[in-house]
Amino acid sequence: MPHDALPKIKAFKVRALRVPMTEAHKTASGEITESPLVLLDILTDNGISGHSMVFTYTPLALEPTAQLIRNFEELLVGDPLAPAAIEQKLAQRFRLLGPQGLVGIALAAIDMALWDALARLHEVSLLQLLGAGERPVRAYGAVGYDGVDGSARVAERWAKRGFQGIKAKIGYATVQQDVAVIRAMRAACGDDMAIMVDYNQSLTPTDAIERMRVLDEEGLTWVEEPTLAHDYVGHARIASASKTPIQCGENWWGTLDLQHAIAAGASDFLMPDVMKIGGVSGWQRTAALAQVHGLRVSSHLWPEISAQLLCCTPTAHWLEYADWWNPVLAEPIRIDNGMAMIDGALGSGVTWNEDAVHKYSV
Ligand code: SMN
Ligand code: MG
Repeated sequence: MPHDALPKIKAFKVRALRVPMTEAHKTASGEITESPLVLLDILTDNGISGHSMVFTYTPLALEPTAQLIRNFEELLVGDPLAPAAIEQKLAQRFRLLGPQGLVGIALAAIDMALWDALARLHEVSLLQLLGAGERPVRAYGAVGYDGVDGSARVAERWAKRGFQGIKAKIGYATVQQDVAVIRAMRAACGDDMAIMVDYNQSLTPTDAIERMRVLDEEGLTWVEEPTLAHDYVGHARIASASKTPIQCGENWWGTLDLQHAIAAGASDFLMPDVMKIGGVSGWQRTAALAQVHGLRVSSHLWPEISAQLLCCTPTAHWLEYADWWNPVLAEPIRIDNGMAMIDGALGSGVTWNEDAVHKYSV
């Protein structure tokens, strides 16, 4: 298709939603009780629309993020549907302010919606557009900061659904309590279950190293974010003192954070968040860097688009499964015996359940 025959961006439709959660997501660093989401539709002049959603963690950031995304519309109306070209144009435009925080979220929303529209234009899935092959993707389920009995109960629920991995929030007052939670889940799910744990940045590097000496005996698949996400040196100290792999990435903003973390040896595995890492464009660079360095890549939230991106990632590891946003999706990703099934989705597989969107709009 000649460049000037590409559809042109016509308009943005931006909606802010507060979606309640059936169970609060408790971590050692605070609790999430609802999902503040911004839904973006980018409309083109040939009738194709691309869809994406972004998560602002706190409702305090919801309206500002929605408004910021709306403000981008005037920069892009009339541009051809060329996501990589638009990524470069916006990176240049926002160099002085910087691409992190709410700007990063807005840029990722736009990037994901544009790639979705481009795949829909070609009537293929996102992974097909990127030249990959579809396959079932191994997923793990989340266990909250729910104590010994609560964690074991939720872990068993995932096992009964056929999940081969679970990830629990820990960071209790003592490492003995952390171990008690891990052992209760192990007893509930058996030795074949992959068990990951997540400290959500709650320890100092020195405390983490102390706890890792104990956790190293528990056969964990990984220990996530033991200390502050951007303390690459601290994470590197912890990683080199531990036998268990350290996992980080959900809080890294873009390819440069990723590069700095890799250079520091901060993490044995990588788990970028498709929003914070810069959308589909940022993910593609992550997959390339991870391949070069031989680092396994797992995803953070966004199971629909992340499952497809993991199919495009040579060192793909685990998909983080979360059903929090299922209510607003027309077709949430299907899980079959713990595997995420892409089922020949169109684009990134994201379309709206308009009744639910209406219900939760603010
Ligand atoms: C997490 C924390 C906060 C919001 C969503 C997810 C978590 C994870 O660290 O790894 O899933
Ligand atoms: Mg985490």
